[in-house]
Amino acid sequence: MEYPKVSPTKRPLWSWILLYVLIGSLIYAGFTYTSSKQNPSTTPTNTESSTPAENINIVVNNDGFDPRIVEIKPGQSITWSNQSDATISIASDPHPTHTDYPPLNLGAIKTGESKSLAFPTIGDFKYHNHLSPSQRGTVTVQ
Ligand SMILES: [Cu+2]
Repeated sequence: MEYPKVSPTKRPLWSWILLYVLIGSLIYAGFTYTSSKQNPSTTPTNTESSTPAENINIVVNNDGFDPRIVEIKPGQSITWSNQSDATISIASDPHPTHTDYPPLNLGAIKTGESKSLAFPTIGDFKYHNHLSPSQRGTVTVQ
């Protein structure tokens, strides 16, 4: 009985090495692929869902509301800070009846003071400074 052509030690040696290298590189490629695929997809979704600020600030200066138009999501609230020289009075449109959205009738805010209001429902809410009705603003909840 003779099996001389294929030596049992030499042939498996290089083929095993080749096999190990192939398997090793496949596993390595698989790890880097899955880890690079998972990391970017998990991080942005987490930050995106937690980024919306709960409170938006509107500054009232001598020229009016800044910003004049704001867009928020339902449940967010707005704080008006009076940094003008005079007392202001925030009121819902239309002037002077203020009937469109009565919760917006916040009343007087003295210089240096502020008032906040939460907007739970979707819609366009227009308001003005009742003591200087040319100063107008809009809150869009969407
Ligand atoms: Cu008014």
